[in-house]
Amino acid sequence: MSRIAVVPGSFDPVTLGHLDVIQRATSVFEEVHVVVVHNPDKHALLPIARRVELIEQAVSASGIRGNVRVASWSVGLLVDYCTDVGAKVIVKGIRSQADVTYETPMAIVNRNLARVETMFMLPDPSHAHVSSSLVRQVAGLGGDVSPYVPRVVYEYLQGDTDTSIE
Ligand code: COD
Repeated sequence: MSRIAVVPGSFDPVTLGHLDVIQRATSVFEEVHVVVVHNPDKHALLPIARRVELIEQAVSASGIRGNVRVASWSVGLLVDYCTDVGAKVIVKGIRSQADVTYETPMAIVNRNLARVETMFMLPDPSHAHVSSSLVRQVAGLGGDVSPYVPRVVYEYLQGDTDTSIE
C-alpha cells in the first residue's frame, strides 16, 4: 500500500489544470509530492526555483487542504526520487490520446526500474485544454492568461520581462 504519491511535471508555469490534478491526488493519498523535473525536450521559460515557489504559493492560495510538499529533482531518474521518499505511485494527468502515447512507455519503464506504478487522472473538462506551453505562448504574445493559471502565476507573468532560459 502506498500513502505517498509523486506528481511530477515541468510546471513551466503551473496551471489550473495542474492544480486540479494535485488537489485530486490529495483526496486519494495522505502525502503528495509535487516534483519539478527539467524536461530536456522543452524550451524552459522559468528557472526551476521560481517554478517551485509559484507552485508553493498557488497551492497555499488554492485552499488545497491535503499534505502537499513541493520539490525539484535533477540528479537522476524520477523513480530515484520516489524511492528516496518511499513513494510507490506517480500520478499523471491525461488530457488526450497524445498524453497517453507519451506517458505509457514512461509508466512501463518506471514500473520495470523500481516497481513504481503510474496512476492516470482525467482532467476536469474545464481545464482539459490548458497546458503550460499554451500559457507561455499566449503570455508571450501579450494575451490574457488569467483563465488558465493561478493568480500568483498571472501576476508573476504580468511583471516578468526576463524570459531567459535557465
Ligand atoms: N489537466 C490535467 N493534467 C495536466 C494538464 C491539465 N490541463 N496539464 C498538464 N497536465 C499533466 C500532464 O499530462 C503531465 O502528466 C503533468 O501534468 C505535467 O505536465 P507538464 O507539461 O508540466 O510536464 P511535462 O509533461 O513536461 O513533464 C514530463 C516529466 C518531466 C514529468 C516527464 O518527462 C518525466 O516523468 N520524466 C522523468 C524522467 C525520467 O526519470 N526518465 C526515465 C524514465 S521514463
